[in-house]
Amino acid sequence: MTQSRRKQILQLLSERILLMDGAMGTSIQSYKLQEDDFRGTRFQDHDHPLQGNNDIVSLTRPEIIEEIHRQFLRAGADIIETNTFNSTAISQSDYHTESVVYELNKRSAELAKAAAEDFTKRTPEKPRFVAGALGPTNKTCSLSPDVNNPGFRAVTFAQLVETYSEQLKGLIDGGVDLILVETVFDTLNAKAALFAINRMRDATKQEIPVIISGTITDQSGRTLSGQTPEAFWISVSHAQQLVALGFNCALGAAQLLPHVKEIARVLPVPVIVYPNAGLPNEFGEYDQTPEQFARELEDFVSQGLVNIIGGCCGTTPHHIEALNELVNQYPPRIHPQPKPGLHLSGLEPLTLSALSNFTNIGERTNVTGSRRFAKLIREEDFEGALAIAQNQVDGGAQILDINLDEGLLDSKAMMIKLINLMAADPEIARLPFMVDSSKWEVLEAGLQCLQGKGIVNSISLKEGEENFLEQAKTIRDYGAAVVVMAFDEGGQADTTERKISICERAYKLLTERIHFPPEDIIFDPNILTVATGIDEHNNYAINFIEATRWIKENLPGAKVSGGISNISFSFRGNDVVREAMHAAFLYHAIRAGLDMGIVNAGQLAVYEDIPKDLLEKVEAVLFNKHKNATEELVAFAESVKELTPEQKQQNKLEWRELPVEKRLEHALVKGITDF
Ligand code: THG
Repeated sequence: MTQSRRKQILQLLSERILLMDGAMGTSIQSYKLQEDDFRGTRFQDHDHPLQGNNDIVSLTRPEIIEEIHRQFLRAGADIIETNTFNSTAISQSDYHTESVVYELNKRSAELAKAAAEDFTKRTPEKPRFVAGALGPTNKTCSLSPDVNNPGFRAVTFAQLVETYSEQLKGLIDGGVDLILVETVFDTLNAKAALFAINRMRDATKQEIPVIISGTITDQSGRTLSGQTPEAFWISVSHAQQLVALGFNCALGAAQLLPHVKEIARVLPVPVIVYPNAGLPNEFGEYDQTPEQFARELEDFVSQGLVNIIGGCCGTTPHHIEALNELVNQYPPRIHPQPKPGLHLSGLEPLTLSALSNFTNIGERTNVTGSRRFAKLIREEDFEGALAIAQNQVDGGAQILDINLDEGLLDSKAMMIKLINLMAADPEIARLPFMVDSSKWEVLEAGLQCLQGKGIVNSISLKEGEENFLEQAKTIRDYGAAVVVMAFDEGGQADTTERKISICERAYKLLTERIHFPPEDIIFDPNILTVATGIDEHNNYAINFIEATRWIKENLPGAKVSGGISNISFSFRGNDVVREAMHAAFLYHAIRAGLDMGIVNAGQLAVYEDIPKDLLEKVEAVLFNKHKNATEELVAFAESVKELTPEQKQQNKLEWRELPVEKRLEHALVKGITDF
């Protein structure tokens, strides 16, 4: 690929709507090829039937593929796709042809490139481009093919990266101008493709422009793996050199319109749409005429929603010709500026902007943070473990922190197992996940299971700059945000000055050396335990709050988080005092700019509700107001009673006081069958 391709394409996209070609698969079908055609002479003695292996036609009947490309170019296509939708070892294994994958891709790229160059030569004012097509493969990385075993996966992220890398090499060696990651029905598969592309770009120092196109397969308006269009976009928004994102295939143009509208509203890059020619009839054929197809797509172009249009299954050169008239009539979509803030996703999007309230991260899915959770995990009671996750969600958690670091556990295997199970539960999987471990291999294993955009918790300068930057870069390739602890070669920062200087240094390294997006950096200036009886600990709360204030004022875009319950470890066993400490600490830290915190969701007290006498003693400790503050709170704590079991039960049943519709809604949503 030459250096200027991406700029050239972006320039054209700002001037006019570009046209993609139509369907390769259904075009090949129209030749009614027989087994012998697929085999050619080369695969005469192959040990497996080859009929239906459309991609192999590039090797055995290349003149057909070339003719199809030329027909679409003649119809006006600016971009044509290589005949490589299934040219991965994973998909080709169906035909026992894994060994020719590199060749398939290279040859298909060459065929398309030769045709495109021929047309470019004739009309240099209308340059033609070749998009190397990466299909989704026939396996899903974030869904189980076995309904009885939701944690099972037929393919791993690493396997997909390997298979896509092989395909990419062939496509790039064959001369494609860009890569099209298409018909994405499982975002984790697409993330593996993007990972492979990034690594290829780093290794070859080549420019590799990318287009990503998802597909929506049913009326729910979600991808097969359950994401909303915006969550899908956020999950792949780390793609480098992205020239467009959109949707193809599936339900046809009319049904796609609302979803394209949803995404066009927010997408800060060009939008691509290439639907099927309507819905297939009972024979699996597509009946929509070029005129009908063009009429449906006119809704997209006349509303200024798109920058690239084309066709998927069932579209012929005539369909593309009909679109060619449209693209000359209407101007391209003008995309909005990126929305500022930290964008995360599970099945649904979560944005933390300057206007957002404090964001709760559920702490209980942590083997060191909950004895109950630890016991369930040790006993492999995953249903019970998921119930704890659900409970955090019900308690208002917007992100879940997942930590399985315990000496006797295989933390890596458990992380994979648990995230895969959580991903299969739509109520839990709505949320972005925070993968929490002190071991890099556990963090990486977790990242390989996240189809959404999650958070790594955490990295630090503990082992020096090179290690830190290497990990940060890898996290970026996985498309996650990162928690950076205020920890360096000299240990954990406890003074305000050390917290500030470490965070400033980390920020500079990340943003200047590897261009890590500042909005994806979350600093954790260490919430350390107060009231321990050791004098040096008395300023820990103040130091955290002051460091938070400084970070928010001086490191633009960065967010601040912390483990709130750490502050009160000295009062283990006394939840009334602990909850008051958390509420008071949060009240002040949020005013200083704290964006998010790891909390026991559902057990956060309201600052205004803390009894005044308790609050006064708690704040005296937090702000180190006098030297007897700790002693006085300890003494007071003895007198503060726990909530009685009756009071706790009462809290749990408060929803029973709601009006009947609300009660029904609550029971349905939570799956409560009592009452
Ligand atoms: N920063 C970052 N990550 C973190 C922390 C942090 N992850 C872990 C921890 N700190 C935050 N999570 C918790 C979870 C639970 C508790 C404290 C912090 C907790 N648990 C009860 C206890 O230990 O007394 C357990 C009670 C029970 O067993 O039910 O307090 O600072 N980036």
